[in-house]
Amino acid sequence: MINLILFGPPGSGKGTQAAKLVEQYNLYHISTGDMFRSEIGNKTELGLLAKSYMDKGALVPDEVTINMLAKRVEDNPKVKGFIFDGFPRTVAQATALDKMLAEKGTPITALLELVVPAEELIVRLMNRAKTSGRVDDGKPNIIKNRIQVYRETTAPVANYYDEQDKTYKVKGLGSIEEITTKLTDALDSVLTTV
Ligand code: B4P
Repeated sequence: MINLILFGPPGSGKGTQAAKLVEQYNLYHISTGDMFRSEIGNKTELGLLAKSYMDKGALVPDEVTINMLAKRVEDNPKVKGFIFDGFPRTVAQATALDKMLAEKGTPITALLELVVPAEELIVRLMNRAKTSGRVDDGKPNIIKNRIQVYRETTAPVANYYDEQDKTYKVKGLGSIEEITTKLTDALDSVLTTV
C-alpha cells in the first residue's frame, strides 16, 4: 500500500499534480480543501464553519479537519493507497494521521514537497481567481496571509516527516508534465527501497 502526502504552499499545484498521480498509481485522492468546498456548496453546518476560516485564508481547526479526514479514510478500507492533498497542514494533524495509519498497519510512504517561490504562488492564485470563484484566491492580502500561515504552521510538517526520512523536495516550476515526471521519479525511487 502506498500512502502519499502531496505537500506545498497554496497554489503550488498539489491538486493539479494529485490528479496526475492518482491515475498513474491507482490511488484514492483525498483533498481536504475539496471536501470543505463540497460542504460549503451543500450549505452544511461544517461548510459554514469551514467557510468562516477559509475566506480569511486561515486554517480550519484541527479537530474538525482530523475528524472529517478520519471518516473518509475509514469509509475506504479497500483502496490500494491514499494521496493526501492539503492534509496534514499542522504537526497535530500529522501525528493524528500517523496514529490512524499505524492502527491500519499502513504508514506514510513519502511526503513529496512542491517548492515554489511566493511571487509565483501569488500570480497563480490571482489567475485562478478569474475562474475559481474562490473568495480566498483573488485578494493579495488574503493570499499573503495563506502563505504566512503555511510558513509558520504548515512548513514544520515537512520537518516532522524529514525526521522519519520521508520528505522529498521537488521544484514546482515548469510545465505541469515536467513536474509530474519529477514527482514520479522521486516516488519510484522511494518505492524501490520500501
Ligand atoms: P486547498 O484546496 O488545499 O488549496 P490550495 O492550497 O490553494 O491549492 P493547490 O496547491 O492544490 O493548488 P492547485 O493545484 O489548484 O485549501 C484551501 C483552504 O482550505 C485552505 O486555505 C484552508 O483554509 C482549508 N484547508 C484545507 N485543508 C486543510 C487542513 N488540512 N487543515 C486546515 N484547513 C484546511 O494550483 C493552483 C493554481 O496554479 C491552479 O490555477 C493551477 O492551474 C495552477 N498551476 C498548477 N501547476 C502549475 C504550473 N506548473 N505552472 C503554472 N500554473 C500552475
